[in-house]
Amino acid sequence: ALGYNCWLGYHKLDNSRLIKEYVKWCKNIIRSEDSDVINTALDELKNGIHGLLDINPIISVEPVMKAYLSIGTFSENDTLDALLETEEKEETGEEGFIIKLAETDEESILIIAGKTEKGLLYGVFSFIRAIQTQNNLENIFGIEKPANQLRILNHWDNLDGSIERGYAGKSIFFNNNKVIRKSDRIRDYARLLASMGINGTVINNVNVLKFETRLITSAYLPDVARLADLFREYGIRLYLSINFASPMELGGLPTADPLDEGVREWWKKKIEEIYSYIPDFGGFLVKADSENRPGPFTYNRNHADGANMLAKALKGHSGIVIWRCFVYNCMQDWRDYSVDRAKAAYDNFMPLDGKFDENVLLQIKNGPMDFQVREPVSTLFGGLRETNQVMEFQITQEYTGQQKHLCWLVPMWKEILDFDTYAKGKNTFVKRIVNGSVFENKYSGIAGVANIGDEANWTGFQLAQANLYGFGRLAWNPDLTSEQITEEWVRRTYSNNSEVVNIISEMLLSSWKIYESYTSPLGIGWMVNPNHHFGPNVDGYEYDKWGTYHRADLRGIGVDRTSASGTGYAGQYNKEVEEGYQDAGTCPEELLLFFHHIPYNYKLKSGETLIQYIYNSHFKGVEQAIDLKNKWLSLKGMVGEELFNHVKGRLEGQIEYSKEWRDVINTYFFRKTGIDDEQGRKIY
Ligand code: BDP
Repeated sequence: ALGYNCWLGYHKLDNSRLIKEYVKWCKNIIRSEDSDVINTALDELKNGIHGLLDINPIISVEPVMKAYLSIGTFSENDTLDALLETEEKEETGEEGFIIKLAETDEESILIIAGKTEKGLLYGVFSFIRAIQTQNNLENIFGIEKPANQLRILNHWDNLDGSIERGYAGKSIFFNNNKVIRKSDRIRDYARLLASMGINGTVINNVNVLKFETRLITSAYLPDVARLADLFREYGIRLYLSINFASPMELGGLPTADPLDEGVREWWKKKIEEIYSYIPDFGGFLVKADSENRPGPFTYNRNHADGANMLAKALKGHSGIVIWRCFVYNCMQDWRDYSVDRAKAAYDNFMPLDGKFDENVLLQIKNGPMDFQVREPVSTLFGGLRETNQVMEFQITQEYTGQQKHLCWLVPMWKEILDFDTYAKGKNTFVKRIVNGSVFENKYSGIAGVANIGDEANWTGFQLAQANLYGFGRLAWNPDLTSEQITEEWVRRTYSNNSEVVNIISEMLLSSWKIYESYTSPLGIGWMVNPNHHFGPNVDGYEYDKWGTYHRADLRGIGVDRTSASGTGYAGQYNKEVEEGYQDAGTCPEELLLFFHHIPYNYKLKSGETLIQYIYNSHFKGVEQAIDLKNKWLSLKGMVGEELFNHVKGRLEGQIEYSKEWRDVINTYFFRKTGIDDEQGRKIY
């Protein structure tokens, strides 16, 4: 079906010079080891070579040609071991790989090797990527290894098959309160993930309700174990979200107090049972004391008490606890202007820095609020110093157009990863904190909330596949540029034709800022319809216990979060960062309203007043949405017709939605202020 293969649909290259170069080694593959993951790697290699070069390589234990590919793990394979230098072997680490040429008078051997079979698998996918994107082989010789240790996807899938914040159909794992038995699709998914180097997957929603609580019982564990088997073939470990109150709900205990002996014993036994089904089980993801989910607060215990209790029981099995920091009071009083949801994660977790066990990781959303189109970086990054940290990005487009709008999130994620926290002086970038290097963490990494479902093309809007791809590539290497990632994705998914590459790349690269320009302005966020979060509703959350968010009145808009006169949120940053935000004049303009309450007639750097900026950006955003469509139309005949029409349809929808946004926002502020648009354009 259209789009099913994503970036792994192989077509024969039409560059005969390159084909010749690659084919030289690809006619014969030497493989002497035998394991599930090695077999996966071999299949992928055969498959890729067949698809891209149109030959069927001979697989053998001894070479049958003078030039050949030799694949395997140098830790298990003496021949490979002998062909590599000691330093090379050390440098690859646990999950890295080496691709190199070894030439003797007789033979030319192209080596793809890892220390582990996972490393080898990633090496094979990297080799295929090079061919597919028509890279010269010498460009890929060398050693590569993932920057981040944990590269994990979170699926907000429920057992009934629904997906919380899912915009691409139903779950591929669950249906009708059962684990889906048919494995093809799940295997294909594992394959997609492995091709980007993803090594972990949480299969169920962080909101663990009644049925999902039972996933860790014998009623479900055999089925969960089957999923773990599928993922294992691709080097991916399976994790589960758990309900903190499980000892009560499943075990009939009177309490879930983490310091209660009975509770600790219950979890210990439970975890042993899980490992009896899944020997390499990854561990738990926990949403506790957050949005009405149970947690240690009920027993006057803190998050460290809760997380460490689970961590101790998991430790002997080398399992980890990923504890989420999305903790805030969702019943706050909007009338109290000193209350600020943005401060909550830091207030809850900073006092616990250094109190978590070695195998606990705190998973922190990228911003202090909740995946808005623009937010500053969470103050916990750069705050926490003695705690393992995981970045949580949202790939599914909850607040960024729900896969009905084109919004490529990689440029946003890049800005976040490249943000300087000043935690250890200048150049303490977020990406160096989450890769564990700044604070030398034992565990660390990047998590993404998946955007896939059971629609034929996985993501609903096919161009949203680029978000999944970009997430995986950044989790592997956050130093890749947005341009590199988009070019790679287009070449792999659609075509090596430079016009196709350029146009789709331009569309993707501009799309986030376009979406931002016609939705909520300058970092303020939230002007969406409550509950489903699609479409404009300026006051939707404004006078609400989950809020308050923009504080617009007749004079101005924005939340004063400075230490001097506001909520004090800015004071949670390190001094150098805080200083930049304190003053409206130095605050980066895209975050102006996040940090300051600004009068409508305030002059921005461009010379526009704030109100005129709001009008201009909304009119312009719609123009740009129209332009996105025109760019796409210029590809007629250069991409398949079905794809052409699919994307055209989505972009047409986006134009209509963007007009609705423009008109609601502009009208709201026109009515609030009574100030006319300088250009006299129509505002309702
Ligand atoms: C919010 C979502 C909600 C999630 C929550 C979370 O609206 O569905 O359960 O985040 O991350 O963005 O726990």
